[in-house]
Amino acid sequence: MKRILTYGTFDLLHYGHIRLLKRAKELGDYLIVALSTDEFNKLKNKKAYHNYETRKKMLEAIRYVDLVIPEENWNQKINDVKEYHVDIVVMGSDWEGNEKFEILKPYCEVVYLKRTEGISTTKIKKELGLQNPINGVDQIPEVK
Ligand code: C2G
Repeated sequence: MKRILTYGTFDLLHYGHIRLLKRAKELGDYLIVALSTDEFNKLKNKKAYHNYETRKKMLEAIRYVDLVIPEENWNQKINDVKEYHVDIVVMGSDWEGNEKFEILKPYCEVVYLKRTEGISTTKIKKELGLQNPINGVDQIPEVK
């Protein structure tokens, strides 16, 4: 039983997240997602649209996800790997080479999967936000 662990906020769930989770699961048999709590998101300077409980429920509904645990701080990863007997930690390539994950290499395999281009929670928020009409005028940026 190969056990996989990944971390993230997973706000406004989109196909970039789903593709990451699908490919992570394909590397083993059991996928654990350590989901950033609302308090930890503050440390990450992220304000999630959905709160932790909602983001947790959405992740639990995904066929690739077997368990969701809270990510409460930057320093829990080594303990998570030991406590959950993790074989591989998987992250998107935007984290490639980051010390927060490189330090896990003595304890488990660390795999970075190519980030899905063209989609992000920030992009969704920005574009939806711009579509709120101001004085009745849609603020959609003209296509250059
Ligand atoms: N992701 C991706 N493609 C995208 C967007 C995100 O592959 N277009 C991946 C990210 O690389 C990450 C995961 O999906 O592995 C979750 O993305 P976020 O919720 O943005 O995670 P992040 O805020 O980077 O949290 O301790 C680590 C942090 O908690 C990671």
